Amino acid sequence: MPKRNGSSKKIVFFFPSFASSEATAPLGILAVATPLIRAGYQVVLIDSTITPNYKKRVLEEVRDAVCLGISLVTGPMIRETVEIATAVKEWDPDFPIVLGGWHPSLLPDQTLRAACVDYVVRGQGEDVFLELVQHLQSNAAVDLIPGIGFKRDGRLIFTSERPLKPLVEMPPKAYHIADFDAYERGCGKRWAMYTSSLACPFNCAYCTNAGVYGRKWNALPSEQFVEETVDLTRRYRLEMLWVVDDNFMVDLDRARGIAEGLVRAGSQFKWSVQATTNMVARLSREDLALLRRAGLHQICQGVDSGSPKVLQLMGKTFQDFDQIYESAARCLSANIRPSFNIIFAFPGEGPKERRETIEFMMDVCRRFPGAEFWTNIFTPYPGSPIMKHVEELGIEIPTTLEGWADYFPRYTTLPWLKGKEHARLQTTRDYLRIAFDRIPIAADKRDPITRIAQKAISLPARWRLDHDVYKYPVELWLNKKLNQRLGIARSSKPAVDAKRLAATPGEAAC
Ligand code: B12
Ligand code: SF4
Repeated sequence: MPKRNGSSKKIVFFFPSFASSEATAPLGILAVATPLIRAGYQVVLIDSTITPNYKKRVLEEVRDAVCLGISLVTGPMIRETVEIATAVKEWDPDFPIVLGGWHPSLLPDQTLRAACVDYVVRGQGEDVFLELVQHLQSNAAVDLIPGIGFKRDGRLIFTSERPLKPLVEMPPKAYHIADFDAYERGCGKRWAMYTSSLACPFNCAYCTNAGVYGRKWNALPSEQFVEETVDLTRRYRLEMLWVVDDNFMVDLDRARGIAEGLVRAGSQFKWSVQATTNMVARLSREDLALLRRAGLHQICQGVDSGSPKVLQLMGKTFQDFDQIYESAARCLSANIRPSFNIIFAFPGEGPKERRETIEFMMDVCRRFPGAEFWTNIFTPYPGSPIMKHVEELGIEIPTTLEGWADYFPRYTTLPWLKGKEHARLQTTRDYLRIAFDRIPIAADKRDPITRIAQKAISLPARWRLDHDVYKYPVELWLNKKLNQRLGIARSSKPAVDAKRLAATPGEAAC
């Protein structure tokens, strides 16, 4: 079991790139940093996206540190995780490397099996990581720290589960360790993420959230939300907050209280939330107008399919189409952008259901200009209910940590979606992207000529989607050229992914 002796009080965190210029301070790390800082530790955060020589920096910083902590979700972030952890191990095989975040929490066993990993932290990391660091520093046995996994004499050992703590009992996040100037330089906007509630009461078949946070929705009181966000945005001059809660609108009175509090406080920042369509549908026009006055400018909602059959299979029986149309209309009348997510190729989606979904998207965008859709290909994640059925669905699941690096919903191929059909769906998604305007988080770099040209190509794109015709995709070629002219096709960290990522924003969870 790698240990660290001595008097060092330095902890190094590494945040691997997710290949998007829309990066901002990694909340998971900011959360676990606070208890360390309060206990007198010095914390160094190296975020690959904003650190050109990230490997050199990590290797310099770990020399006098207690351990290296890395935060990651399943997918391309694993590539740099392994690269950095391996480089540190080459320097000193005994230097402790701790992985935390969604991927190690959902697949602790397989993650810990990787040669470059010494410890995994499962679930909420605030208390666990401090305890682990203190044990590493004093060379004490870690067996009694709930919520971790470690190696001893080649064996993997997992301690007991650590019960979930409600968000209100968690310390505030250490935003002060983030370099917002550097994020702003990359993204063109000065913004941060903020958490105001945990978990979601629903149980969609593809969703991993219950695997880490369970189903018991719990939230910060409205007063705390107002006080913290106003302070945060003023202190760091942030123009926008993305509230990353799974389902912000579960408690409507709290949402109203937040809006009233922000209006009273004269807040100036914009914010966006994620919420289920049925929760949003409960908001009256007055509620939405109040939220807009308070700065809410976007509500991301997981519509997921335009086919009632597929929604049934997804376990999304809590939403109905009338509510979606109604909520799009109400949001837009309050000048709040309804932003919808779609998952293509969910098991059971055939050509008829896919067509229904495309027609539904076209209908919503036409009837409610300003509504937007973001699409993904179904990708089963560890911890989701559907994961139990992957074998019978014929999906091969990676068996090593490294194997998950290419697991990414923008490219997923499935037994029922490969070859020509996969290519056709990707082309359809590309056309959906250019047919109607979408607003990414990053600053819009388009000049007026590009805007007019893109508006012009959106018309034949719509015709194609209406008629399901995607041969000779000249509009896509033109759009690519326009983006290349502006340098938009170049993400700030493209090399991290197997395939180059387009500069599209991170997609909302819910
Ligand atoms: C913000 C966010 C993102 C951001 C940043 C991700 C990040 N690494 O922080 C971006 C936009 C990049 C993103 C992208 C994606 N995401 Co995302 N994202 C989220 C979201 C909405 C919030 C995460 C967050 O910051 N929470 C707040 C912090 C405080 O909580 P936390 O992350 O859980 O951290 C705690 C513990 O995990 C732990 N911890 C975290 N890090 C560390 C590090 C150490 C050392 C330790 C000890 C502990 C520890 O302690 C923290 C405090 O308790 C979640 C959903 C959710 N509601 O949580 C999805 C979620 C994490 N994303 C998910 C997915 C699927 C994706 C994408 C693959 C989706 C896509 N459509 O492309 C991409 C992958 C990008 C890539 N190229 O790899 C899944 C996770 C699946 C999985 N198995 O990993 C989630 C759960 C959404 C969902 N329901 O499906 N995402
Ligand atoms: S997808 Fe959204 S609504 Fe469904 S369980 Fe996950 S967080 Fe809740």
